[in-house]
Amino acid sequence: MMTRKLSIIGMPMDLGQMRRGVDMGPSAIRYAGVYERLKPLFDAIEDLGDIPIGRPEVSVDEESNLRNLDLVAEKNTLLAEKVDEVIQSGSFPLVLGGDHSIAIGTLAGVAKHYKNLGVIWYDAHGDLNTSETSPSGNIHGMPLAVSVGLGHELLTDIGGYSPKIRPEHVVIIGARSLDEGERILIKEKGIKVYTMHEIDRMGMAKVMEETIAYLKDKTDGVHLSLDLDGLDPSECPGVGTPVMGGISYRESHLAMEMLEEAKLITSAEFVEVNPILDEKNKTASIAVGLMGSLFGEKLL
Ligand code: B3U
Ligand code: MN
Ligand code: MN
Repeated sequence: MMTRKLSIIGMPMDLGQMRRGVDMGPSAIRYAGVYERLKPLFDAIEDLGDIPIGRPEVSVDEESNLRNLDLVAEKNTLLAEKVDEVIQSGSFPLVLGGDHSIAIGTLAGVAKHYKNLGVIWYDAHGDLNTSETSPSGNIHGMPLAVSVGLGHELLTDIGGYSPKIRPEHVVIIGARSLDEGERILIKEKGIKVYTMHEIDRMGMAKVMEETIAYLKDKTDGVHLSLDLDGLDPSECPGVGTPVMGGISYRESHLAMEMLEEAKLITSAEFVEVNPILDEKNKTASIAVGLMGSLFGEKLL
């Protein structure tokens, strides 16, 4: 049997949006006991600490209207290099966010190792905006677009190649707040989306069965990008842009357990945990519990 190794990387990034505090996400997740919880599930585990973000001056790029464009690109380049190293060393990369702009770096580091990388985007939002369609200029609303090759070059070209993934290898789960430009892109590119409507109607078990069947044969690796705002804010209040009517705690555990059974996931990130907006570190604790299910913790 191959040894199973996990490498935890913290990405304390808050430059992809405007609410401070999400930079403390990795600390909150560590405080919630991520290392101790996952240790028994692997042959080896290491915490590589945080990618250095510092306290840079923030600004808006005048030409593109993108907030902190240069910094987001620079810091994501560092993350991409670290993720790349971890995969080269034969370990599973688990990235702790940070706002969702960090998926740009994670995917830049992951996708070069696969011919056909699949992505499960667990989120209330589509994160498919570009500078033309974005209502906010916040890069955390753009990482999925960037990864399919759409957006500012400074972002799409991280890692020296673009696109990272193909739209037909993406499944969005939990969407309930999509901007007009994102809806158009989803239809144009044929991106598979299970909105809350489908989750209510079909149930999470069926949604996951279909997602796994959809990705299994055409991909050689699948990245899970889990935004905690995909869950309902009554259960996960510690997120910057909560949207009512989300995925439940139980449905989320079921989703993780089914991914584990399918042995589909080859890299993962958990993002948008903001301890300042949280209640007693509840959202970080839920994130750690979901990681437990994803990596094989059993109820019995
Ligand atoms: N779609 C909006 C809001 C948003 C996206 N991602 C989050 N919020 N977390 C935007 O600004 O692009
Ligand atoms: Mn997101
Ligand atoms: Mn979101």
